[in-house]
Amino acid sequence: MRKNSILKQASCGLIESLDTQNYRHFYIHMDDEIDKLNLLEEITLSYDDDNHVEVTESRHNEFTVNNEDDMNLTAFRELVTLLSDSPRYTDYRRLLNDKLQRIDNGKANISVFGGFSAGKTTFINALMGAKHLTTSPNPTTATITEINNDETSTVVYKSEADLTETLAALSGERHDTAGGYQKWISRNIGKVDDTYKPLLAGIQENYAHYKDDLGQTVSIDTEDLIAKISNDKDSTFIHKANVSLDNDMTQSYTLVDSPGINSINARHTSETRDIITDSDMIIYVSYYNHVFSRSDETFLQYIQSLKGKDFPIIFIINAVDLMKSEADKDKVLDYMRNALNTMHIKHVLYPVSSKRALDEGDEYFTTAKAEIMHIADQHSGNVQYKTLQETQRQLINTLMSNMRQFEDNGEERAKLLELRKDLLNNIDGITAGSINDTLKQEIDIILTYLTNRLRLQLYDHLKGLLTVSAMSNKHYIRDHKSIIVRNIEDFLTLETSIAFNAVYRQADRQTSQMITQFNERLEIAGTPGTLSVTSVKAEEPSVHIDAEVLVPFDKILYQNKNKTGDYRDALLELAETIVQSVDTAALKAHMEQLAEKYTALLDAELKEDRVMITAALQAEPDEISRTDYDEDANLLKAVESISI
Ligand SMILES: Nc1nc2c(ncn2[C@@H]2O[C@H](COP(=O)(O)OP(=O)(O)OP(=O)(O)O)[C@@H](O)[C@H]2O)c(=O)[nH]1
Ligand SMILES: [Mg+2]
Repeated sequence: MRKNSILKQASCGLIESLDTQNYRHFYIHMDDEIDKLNLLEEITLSYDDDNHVEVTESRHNEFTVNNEDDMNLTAFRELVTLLSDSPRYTDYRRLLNDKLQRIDNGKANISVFGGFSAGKTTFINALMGAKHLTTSPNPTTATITEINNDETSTVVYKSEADLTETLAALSGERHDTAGGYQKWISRNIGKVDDTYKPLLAGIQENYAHYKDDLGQTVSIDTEDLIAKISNDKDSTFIHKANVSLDNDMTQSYTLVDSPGINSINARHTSETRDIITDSDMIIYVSYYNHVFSRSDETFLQYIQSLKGKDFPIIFIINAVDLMKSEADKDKVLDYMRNALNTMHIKHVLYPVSSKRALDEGDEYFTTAKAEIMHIADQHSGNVQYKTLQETQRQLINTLMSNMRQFEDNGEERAKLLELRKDLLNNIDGITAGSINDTLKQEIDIILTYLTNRLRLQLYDHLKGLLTVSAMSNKHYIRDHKSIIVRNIEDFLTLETSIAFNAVYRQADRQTSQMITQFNERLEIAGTPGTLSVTSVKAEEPSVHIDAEVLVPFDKILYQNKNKTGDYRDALLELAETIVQSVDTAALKAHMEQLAEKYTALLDAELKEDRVMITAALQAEPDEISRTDYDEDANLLKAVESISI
């Protein structure tokens, strides 16, 4: 009886839920297995028809496209040309030229994420204007796919160790090669969780075919590669696909398509982290009429923790062709807006129909595409553009200082020498490493609230992992122990990362403050060159649990599986026990180590600039002749005419 009513709710979409307000205490992802409906996850976000004011008032996290930030590169190019006639400013010309070239050559990275079957691949096809990649109502994209206009497509195969690691966790056996598991696979393929069936079937059928390719990167025909990534039995062996397609999108951008996000099944990987770090723009696709789930929420928080609070996420509500009316669409948009604002996610929202865009054209899509390209261009060139402007200011100051040197009686020269001496004394103190102690304090703060946070989140996660129906197998935990442990550790690592990434962001912020202050003083020193650092790749702390603490819970959960309240209490106790089993002292030491490693990487990036600036500061200021003075006066006019 109970199950029937739940199933009925599962079959209706978001709109019905919004109208009946049935959605308020749960969400159901339509694609989740029926199993998972036994214990519905609570939704923390709510949409209230009577509460429109709240929706509009909390829009501070919405991002608006700002044309004023557009880069005016033409003026800078003219400046480079102008400087080529001034041998005294060769250093400046080279600096500006390097930065311009970096902007020209840098292709923006656009990454697409979202729940499975949300239409990520269809959306990417629509961006490219053709159905290049395979889409399907069933989970399709099984691997990270990068789309670029390189000369050939390449495929990066998984290593033997990638395969055996999962097989060992599944089987409890240990063999040197994936082939060694064939016997176990034949006996157990019918019994494993559906998630792992494609992997096992792939190994059974294709291991012999792929075994010599494992760990290799191989050139491959584009059509063949596209076929392979959408076929489980091939994609099992693929770590990453680089698909080469030449079109207007790939000429300016590298696009990344990713497998669907699903908190229960997907493994959180360091590749995902690196993709996010490298992205100039992140697009999150959500399917019209699908309720926003807890795994969407966690993933968006993860992105935000890596990119910082000011980085806007482009949110696509796909398949608006399914809307029944404009009012219906507005309701969904308001719901999403409210959800994203409540989560403090900086965003911009576009309703589109990717399918219609490909078939006959879609106005919503056309608008979204134009704005997306605009935002991506702004974001990718932004950092370089700021340093271009910095160099321009520095040049203006140098020109003015040179002119003053000619005008006054050595006063300016004395001031310059004094300032350069002072800057030389300070430059070695401008290091990211100098904030290591502050970062340690931040780590202490994070750890004090982390355990509490993890306990509650883990409980939520366990509801989906150890469902009542799974636990009707008396030995469910014992039989699947290593996979369950791996899943829990992945989950805890992701949640811990979200908290810990704040340490990296603090390191970025403080380093950049330090550098900016130093650069402001450098601008008046009459020398070329500034300190600059772009963000570097960071590692995440891995969380380990004591697998043995799970063992007694087979019995406890089995005994309580028919008593909702008791089952919940048992899961809460399990969450508590697992979190208690984490060695926090080791975790703390690991975090401190990672923070130090990160600041060392930032300092390595600063090294080249530091050497150049030190040499410039040590050099004697030039003597200024009458001709130099006239040249500088003319140059100054030209440089100032470029608006900053
Ligand atoms: N009605 C409608 N259906 C769409 C739209 N976009 C995609 N679909 C359908 O949704 C299904 C999933 O689309 P995909 O593009 O494969 O979704 P995906 O997010 O890449 O899926 P995975 O890679 O499997 O996670 C396909 O059957 C598409 O035809 C749309 O705008 N409108
Ligand atoms: Mg896909």
